Amino acid sequence: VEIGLSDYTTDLNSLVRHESPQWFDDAKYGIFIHWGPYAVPGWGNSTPYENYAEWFWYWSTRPNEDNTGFTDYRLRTFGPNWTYDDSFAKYTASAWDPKEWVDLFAAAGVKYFVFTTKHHDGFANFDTQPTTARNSLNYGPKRDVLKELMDAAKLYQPGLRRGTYFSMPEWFNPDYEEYGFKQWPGIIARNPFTGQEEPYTGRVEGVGDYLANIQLPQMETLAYDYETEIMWCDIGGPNLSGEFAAKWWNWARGRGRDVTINSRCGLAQVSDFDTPEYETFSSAQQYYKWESSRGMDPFSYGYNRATPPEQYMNASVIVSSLVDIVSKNGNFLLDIGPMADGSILPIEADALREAGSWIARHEEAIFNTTFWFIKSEIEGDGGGMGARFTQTEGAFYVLFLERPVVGEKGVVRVEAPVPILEGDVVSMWNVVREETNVVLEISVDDGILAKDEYCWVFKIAYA
Ligand code: FUL
Repeated sequence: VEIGLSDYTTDLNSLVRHESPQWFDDAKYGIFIHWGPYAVPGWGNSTPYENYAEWFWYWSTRPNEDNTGFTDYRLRTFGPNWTYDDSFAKYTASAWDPKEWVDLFAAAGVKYFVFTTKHHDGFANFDTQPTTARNSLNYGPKRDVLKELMDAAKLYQPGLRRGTYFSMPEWFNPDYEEYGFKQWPGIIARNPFTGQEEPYTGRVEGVGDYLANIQLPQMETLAYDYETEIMWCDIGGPNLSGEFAAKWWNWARGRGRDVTINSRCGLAQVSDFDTPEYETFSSAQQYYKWESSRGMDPFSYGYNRATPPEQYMNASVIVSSLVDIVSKNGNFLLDIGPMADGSILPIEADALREAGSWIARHEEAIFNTTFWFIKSEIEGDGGGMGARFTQTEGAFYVLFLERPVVGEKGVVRVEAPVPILEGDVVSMWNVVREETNVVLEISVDDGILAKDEYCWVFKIAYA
């Protein structure tokens, strides 16, 4: 890479200048996929946070008192001699068709996806030679899973942006030990029943420094060989992210491409957007770009057989979450946990499609919008209608998370805190000045409202 004057350098003042690209702001909605050998046990204890099913190895090697059922489940299901890497053989991808996946993503209405290329278990879904053979080409599917997915997206759904989740640490990699992360003391996994050290299948001896010879080269592989557009780091910790980002950004710019990186690469200055997890910013808009992620399973990103189907997010909840997040300058990264054979749970696929058809009918109120800078949440006096707002250059949108209550004279009233829109309102709105407040009134009858579901959208086109 040739470095020019305006190019990024590893200087922190340079790195901090990079921002999320316009396409990312506009995209709003993405699919997150957590898929790896952890889909084989495919079990979390279905209680909140820190008990994700993709953490099976970690929790099931803790003594029983410290976890909440993982070790018991491991013993019951696999017996005392099982080790995590035994799951590789059953991570088959035998029913996996990457085209089906990307077609589903498109039907869901998302504009991008982020795929787990390597989670904390150190098992990579892409070609990591020569840094390690612990990957899907050598074990499990015996396929270059990431390449197939990227290729299917390029071929069948070229409108989708393609992103890569990448765990900065590997919990139990002996090469990571010297960077020993206080979150994971002891770092070597032991079978909780036999006390034996668990294998780290595929590790290449003598690679040397984890950061320089494993972590950074793997990130560069994702950037330059697989051409990721979103580098979605996880956990942070020891890193060479400054070196990575400066070179990658210059490389992309040289090709007229705009790439983006999240807030979990271990260096505060290398971050285009924040990444709240299983939560959304609840009131004021965030001026700094953010993207909220969560599983459709309320307890896990990875496939989790412990959660009953009725607890998964349905189309209505998906739509409300998306609208709420978008109205506050966020993106929504909604996660699915495919099974070990590559099939996606029908409960997830169906809800995604159903939400996707609502989104297709209302996309102008969601995509390529900006949040309304005045306020993101206003309650109507009809009670709990949860109004949200978005806008474009030509229009202003009011999105009700609950079906509006039509009051006297067939009018829905919404109070806004400051005078806005006066004189600008057309169509079904009346604006009445009330001290410092403005009351927006929409004339609407129940018949119109009955035509929609999940979220009720009104458009005010500027004259
Ligand atoms: C977390 C991870 O530990 C979870 O397993 C999941 O990948 C989530 C998106 O990030 O930090």
